[in-house]
Amino acid sequence: MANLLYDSLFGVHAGKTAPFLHLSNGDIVTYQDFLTRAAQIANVMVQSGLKPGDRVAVQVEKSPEALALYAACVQSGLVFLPLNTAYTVDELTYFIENSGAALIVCGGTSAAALTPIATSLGATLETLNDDGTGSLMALADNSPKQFATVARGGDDLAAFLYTSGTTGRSKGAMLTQENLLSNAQTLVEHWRFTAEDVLLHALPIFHTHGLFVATNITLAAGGSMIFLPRFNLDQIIEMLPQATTMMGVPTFYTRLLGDSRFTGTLTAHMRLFISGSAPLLSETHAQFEGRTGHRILERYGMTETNMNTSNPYEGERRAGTVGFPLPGVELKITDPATGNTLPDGEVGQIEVRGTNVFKGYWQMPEKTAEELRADGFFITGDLGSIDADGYVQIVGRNKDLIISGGYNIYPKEIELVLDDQPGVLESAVIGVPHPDFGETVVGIVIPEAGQSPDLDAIMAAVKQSLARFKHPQKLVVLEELPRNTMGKVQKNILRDSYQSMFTGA
Ligand code: MLC
Ligand code: AMP
Repeated sequence: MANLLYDSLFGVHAGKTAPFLHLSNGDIVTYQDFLTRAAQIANVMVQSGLKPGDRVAVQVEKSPEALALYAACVQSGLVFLPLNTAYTVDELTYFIENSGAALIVCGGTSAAALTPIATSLGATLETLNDDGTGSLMALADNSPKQFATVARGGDDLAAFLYTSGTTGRSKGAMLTQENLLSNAQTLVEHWRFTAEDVLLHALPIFHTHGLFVATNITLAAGGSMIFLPRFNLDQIIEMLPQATTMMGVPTFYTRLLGDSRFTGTLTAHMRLFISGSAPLLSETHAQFEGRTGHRILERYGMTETNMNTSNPYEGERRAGTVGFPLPGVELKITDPATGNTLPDGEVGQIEVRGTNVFKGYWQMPEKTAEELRADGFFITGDLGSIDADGYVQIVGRNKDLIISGGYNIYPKEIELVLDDQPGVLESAVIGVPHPDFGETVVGIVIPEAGQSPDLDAIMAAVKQSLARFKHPQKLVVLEELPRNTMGKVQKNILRDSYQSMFTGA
């Protein structure tokens, strides 16, 4: 029976003995090995009573088995919900409860902490460790190697990815089979991926970039990936000679440039370097070309939309721009106040429409209506303009968002924790330039009258609630926050004050 995404990305490779994953220990996972593993996991999930449309919340380290779990969800019509491995139990509780997950898969060390949530939800909990062991795989080992693929169409949900919001509450972006497949197929063609390609994969697989852009493209092209657990400079430099392409966030490229072993010789054979998820500085682009002769191809996307724009494969890859709308994606720049389209050259909010655009936020119709117009245009919250040659440039954000090393951080979420601490009247969280992460987090704390808040105790409370990458790298105590005449906190003034805190510039 037909399952659009499974048949096109996975099923099409049935019986193939060609490599899909090259692991850092030298092992190879062939396409058929991978599909067999996925089928066994699908059997476990369906036999445990899960029904199409049920959510499977997954917080596990990167491994071939974790990727097979994604394939298994697609094959059995379950909604894959990957979660950042850095999330704390507080954060996970919200995602799991909000999604109403029927199955939770986590590392063995998190099982005890997550069992009460599973019990209260009536969800099953299985474990999957980074070495591929755990209760899920033990069950899979004893399950049939064939699975009768569940029929799913383009409009059926394939995945939920949570994105934070300006109010501090995360929203589950509902992605359909068609959203994922159409974007993968467009990108394969646009970036000329083939079965010969070997992608160096060092990104996490719980976000759009590592999961959908990198993995789905490889599957759609029938190529393979050097599948590294995480970004490790030595490993990247060691493995580069075996790759043809690489995808990364800008931090990957600045870190590579910071190493003298990264040379033109090392990269001479490479076909393509792609960057996204955060702005690539023009100077990084230029430095990279100077060192290697390669012009990094920058593209622009979002959790809610997959990829929207890309610099051209052939033709000028223009530094400081994210290129042109991809085929099938309409993009316009509008006036935030009126929603009217602005003439080229003017800065406004970026709106996009196409088969790549998600279905809405899970159980949040008002939020969906605020950002996804009835005519299908999604208001990205990014500010940009289109130049005379049609290149899109992102110039800022109409949303209070910090992007640190490619991870999105919504200040409100941190402010809510800071505001709750003894002796704190209020707070403001800002992003400031950082040489490694692009931006990093600074927290401004305003004490209640006569109080001197204990900053160490505040940091301890932050650690308890929030993932490490969201922690302020610095807390600053001020008497009051700068406000405009309407009483709104002027974060731009704070950003100006602290902008060279980490760069010294
Ligand atoms: C790790 N840390 C971070 C961080 N990553 N802090 C802030 N921002 C980050 N991004 C913490 C670590 O926990 C550690 O804390 C300390 O910072 C230093 O860690 P490190 O060892 O130097 O970091 P590393 O583990 O090497 O990770 C850095 C990184 C990683 C850049 C390799 O963050 C990464 O892989 N980022 C990719 C994110 C991504 O995939 N984004 C795509 C989103 S999809 P301590 O306490 O131990 O010192 C999307 C759509 C689109 O946006 O368009 O693609
Ligand atoms: P996320 O919600 O994690 O998917 O992050 C999406 C956001 O990342 C976008 O709305 C942009 O603000 C940002 N982003 C992605 N790619 C780029 C890029 N090439 N340049 C600048 N910002 C980017």
